[in-house]
Amino acid sequence: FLPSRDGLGVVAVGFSGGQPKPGVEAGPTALIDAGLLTQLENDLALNVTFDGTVASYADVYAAHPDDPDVRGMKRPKTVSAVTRQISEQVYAHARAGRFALTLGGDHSIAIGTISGSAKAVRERLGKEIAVVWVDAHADINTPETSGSGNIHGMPVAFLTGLARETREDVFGWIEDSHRIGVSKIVYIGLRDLDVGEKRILRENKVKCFTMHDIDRHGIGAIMDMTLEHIGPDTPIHLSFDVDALDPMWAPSTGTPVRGGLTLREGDFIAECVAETGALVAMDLVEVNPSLDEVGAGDTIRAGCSLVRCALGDTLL
Ligand code: 5AB
Ligand code: MN
Ligand code: MN
Ligand code: MN
Repeated sequence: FLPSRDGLGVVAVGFSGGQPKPGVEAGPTALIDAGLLTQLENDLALNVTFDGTVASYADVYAAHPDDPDVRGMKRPKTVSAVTRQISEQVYAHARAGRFALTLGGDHSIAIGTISGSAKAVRERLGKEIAVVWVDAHADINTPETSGSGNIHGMPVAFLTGLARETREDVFGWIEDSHRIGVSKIVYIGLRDLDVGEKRILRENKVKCFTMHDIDRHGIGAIMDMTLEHIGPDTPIHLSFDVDALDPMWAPSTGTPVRGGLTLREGDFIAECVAETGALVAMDLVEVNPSLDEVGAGDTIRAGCSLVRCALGDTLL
């Protein structure tokens, strides 16, 4: 089993509405201006499909001038509409057999990317995807457990069905075909969990490799256990939050947490999933060049490196 790969589809999401700090909407342009797509085309000989637009969702914002909280969620209709659009874009790439690369944007956009991948892979390959979620945070708050109301801390709850809404314009568009099983997620790099998230992770027996586990076993063993848990012949979606890296390597991000992965550990994670041949999609999110402007260049270079590694650039 190998998901055939007819090139690479790029979705550039200039969206920051899943959290309060401006600047993360400039992430995709910063990565592209640093040469990321040229590197993929030239060094990896990938056939890149990209319409050249970094979406700014001005129309969506205009359609929801006031977007009052729903169950404590901030900007619920805006985030719902944006992620629904992304879901369709990622679905179209994946349905056509293209590897879907999404550049963010804050992590709420994973509601769109993973739902689109899950649906396309079900239809095209008759399989459920696995998700490798690399992050300092678990992003599995429900609207009720969230202390912040920021939806970038909730995507996994909506994708797994732990959080649900019937209102079509507040994530009610998410159907079973878009969802993933809790047993199909593996977290790597966790070190900042809310109390409610810890309870959710324990109660649902979610596979988690915290920084503590990485210190104990080493990243090599962690990746062996990750791929063992996922099992063979399973298409993988990699959702990489740049804040999984230590702020030493990626300071320009909205919720940095010290004590994280080295750049090499991050690249190694991406290389190991690339090596399986089963990687079908990747998100790179939470690059915010306007935070820690001195470190923005480092953060962008780290992001480019992670994507190149996930596409096999550093493998022989
Ligand atoms: B990120 C926090 N758990 O829910 C919350 O950067 C942080 O996508 C979420 O991982 C961090 O607001 C979201 C405190
Ligand atoms: Mn995240
Ligand atoms: Mn995070
Ligand atoms: Mn925190």
